[in-house]
Amino acid sequence: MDDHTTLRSRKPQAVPAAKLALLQALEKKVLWLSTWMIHNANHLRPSRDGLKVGGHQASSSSVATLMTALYLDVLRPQDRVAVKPHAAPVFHALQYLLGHQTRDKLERFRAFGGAQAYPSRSKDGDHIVDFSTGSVGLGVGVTLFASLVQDYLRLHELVPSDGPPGRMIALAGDAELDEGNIFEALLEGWKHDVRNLWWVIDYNRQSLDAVVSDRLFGRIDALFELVGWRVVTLKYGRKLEAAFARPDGAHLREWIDACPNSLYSALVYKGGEGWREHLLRDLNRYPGIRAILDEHDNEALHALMTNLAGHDMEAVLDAFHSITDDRPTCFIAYTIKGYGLPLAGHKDNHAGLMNPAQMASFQTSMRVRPGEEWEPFSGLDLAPERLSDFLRSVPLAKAASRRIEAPQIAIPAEIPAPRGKRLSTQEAFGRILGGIAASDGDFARRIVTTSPDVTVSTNLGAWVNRRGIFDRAERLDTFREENVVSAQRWTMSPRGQHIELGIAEHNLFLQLAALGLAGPLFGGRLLPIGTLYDPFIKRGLDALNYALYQDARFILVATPSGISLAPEGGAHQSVIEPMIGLTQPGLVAFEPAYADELAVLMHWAFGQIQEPHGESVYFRLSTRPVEQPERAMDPALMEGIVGGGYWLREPGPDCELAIAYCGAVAPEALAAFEALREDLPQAGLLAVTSPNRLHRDWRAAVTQGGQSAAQRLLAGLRPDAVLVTVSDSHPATLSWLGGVGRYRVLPLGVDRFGQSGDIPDLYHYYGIDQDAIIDAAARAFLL
Ligand SMILES: Cc1ncc(C[n+]2csc(CCOP(=O)(O)OP(=O)(O)O)c2C)c(N)n1
Ligand SMILES: [Mg+2]
Repeated sequence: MDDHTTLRSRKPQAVPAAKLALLQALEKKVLWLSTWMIHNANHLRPSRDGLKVGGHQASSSSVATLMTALYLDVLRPQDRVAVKPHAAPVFHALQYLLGHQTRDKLERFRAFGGAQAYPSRSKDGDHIVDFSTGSVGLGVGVTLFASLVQDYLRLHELVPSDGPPGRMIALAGDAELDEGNIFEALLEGWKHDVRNLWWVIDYNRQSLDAVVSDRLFGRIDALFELVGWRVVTLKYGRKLEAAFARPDGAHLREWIDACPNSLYSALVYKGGEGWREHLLRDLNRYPGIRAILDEHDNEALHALMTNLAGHDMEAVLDAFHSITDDRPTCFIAYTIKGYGLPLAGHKDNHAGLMNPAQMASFQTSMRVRPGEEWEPFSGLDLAPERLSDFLRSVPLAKAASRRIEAPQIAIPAEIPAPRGKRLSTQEAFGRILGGIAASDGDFARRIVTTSPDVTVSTNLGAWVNRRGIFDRAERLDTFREENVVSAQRWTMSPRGQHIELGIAEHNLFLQLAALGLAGPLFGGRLLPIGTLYDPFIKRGLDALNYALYQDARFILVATPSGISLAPEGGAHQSVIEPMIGLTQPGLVAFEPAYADELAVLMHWAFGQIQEPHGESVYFRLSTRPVEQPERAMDPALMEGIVGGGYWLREPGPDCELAIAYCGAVAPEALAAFEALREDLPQAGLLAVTSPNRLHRDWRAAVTQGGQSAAQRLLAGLRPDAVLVTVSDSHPATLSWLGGVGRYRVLPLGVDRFGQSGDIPDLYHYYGIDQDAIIDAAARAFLL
């Protein structure tokens, strides 16, 4: 095992013996319940589909001590935790002991409506789960951004700051540190001087496929220290430390320190005989070692050699309680995957399950009588009253729910549309936010923006100039101090309302996840807006999905988009993102064409992200200036814009052609429509502001009954009418509209990579210009 010397020899702080005994007893119970839960799910509940239910007995067991110490002693209600995915059974067992989880849910672990495979805010409930986990690395990263959000709220006086801040804690698997997003987050955290953050690494030296590389972990502490963290290594338990202190004990320590991870794991699996064979071979020349071997039978030798600090309650408590400042701290806790189980150490144990015979002997060794498997205290030596009194006194037992209710923020009656003959939706966005920035009151105070190094190019400049950049410390704008003329006034202070991130889209989405949970996690609701270039949504897509899965609420503004970005070329031109908008759960997507539409939609979005059953909102915007319609906003038009579509030009009776467009191609659609109307006077022009909303509403109507907005809009068309659909995105964005009736569809759009050019050339080449629309209509009538 590679050596981490950092703080290895901290002085132990005495944990009262009575408390230690209680925690050690309950740690055993947690190991039992979590193992039983998985066994019950796989062997005792009839499976209806022949699928193995699964569960991770080995991954759970390695954290039983660490999690018992945290949940039953160390944590305070204001602390927030992301638990590694495969520790879900241990997490549920602890919640059960604390009285926050039901036996029924445990019995239905991994079954419909039961406790989830991986901790889930939305499915297990945010009354117990602080952060969902599942996609490894993201739960770890989000704690860092949550810590930043906690500072933000306290420094803006949006939550009380008289009490101690919470610690944001991740219990991470060692292989999670292979995920790049962890290091992106670490660098960002360093820039922001992040505090009150603990990452507890379950160093069981195993991942899913294999044993974790020694080479990597030999450098891990140096890496954390480089970015200002303290590293606390929990390596050897009390028994091994005592053996090291004996004559020749230093050789035993050296031997284990030098033992490769793979050999250590193999010997853990083989047990006492294996240890003896290797130690005799390598260290027999030392009388002190021979004495140790003579005094320990195989079982005792195995217990000694596997006495790692991550399974030593006293060492664990000592390490956690020794941290009293707010410096970010990484605990590297040596553990054994499958500790206490026959699966221990085997490299293939990741999804391994104990068979019924192994389980029966484990049950006997735990002294749990048949029929008492779910009893909280059966098989323990301590009196049940003592155990239940203790559990009632645990800080986390007291609050009924981890969720804090934060009142909704009142939004203005309307958001005025920016004026101008020709505007892009991106410019309109910047002006709308600039207008809000100039206003007073709680609404503007609650907005927080964030962007991964594209603040200026996504048009947040006016907002940032007025509202400033968030920093824990007051920092001067050097360019301003030096009288260098610049359009950007980037004052940094604890009052700033823009969080500037480096270029890392994963970080953006983890930051939005944390900002979007500010209400339920910290009690201070925020209205977060994140901006990025549309094509780079894909770079952070899993983190976006992660944020939405835990019902974080925010507005995402993606701009520029599509080939309309023109000269910047194919690497920056987005094609498939509207399909993400169409299909991503938890997100409502809009692609407006005009500034007045965007004003209506932003107003709606500020309300939507606060609704109990609302969702986050994605705006796909463009840098292309388009001529604005001269019109007054009225309730019917607003309803159409928000509902996903409206007739920009109403069709006549018996209409045989409609053009449906979305976004920046509005001028081409309008021009083609005007030209076609000479021959087809009944034709209509449908403005689609949200393919996503139209589609959802239509699907709900056809599966559950009722009439959808799309059906209502298209109801006046002839049954065999032709629909030409067009958007600066994949043609599937709108082609589904044909299924609303039995319309013949000619779907235009972009289904190849983009390239540099000007808009007329590009629209022509990709077939979304006026001529292409007219040609499509003409072809339709020849069909
Ligand atoms: C992004 C992602 N990729 C792959 C997986 C599948 N997976 C689940 S756990 C795991 C390895 C976990 O190893 P470690 O973090 O060391 O946890 P342990 O099981 O050892 O506690 C993998 C690859 C996943 N959950 N998420
Ligand atoms: Mg591991």
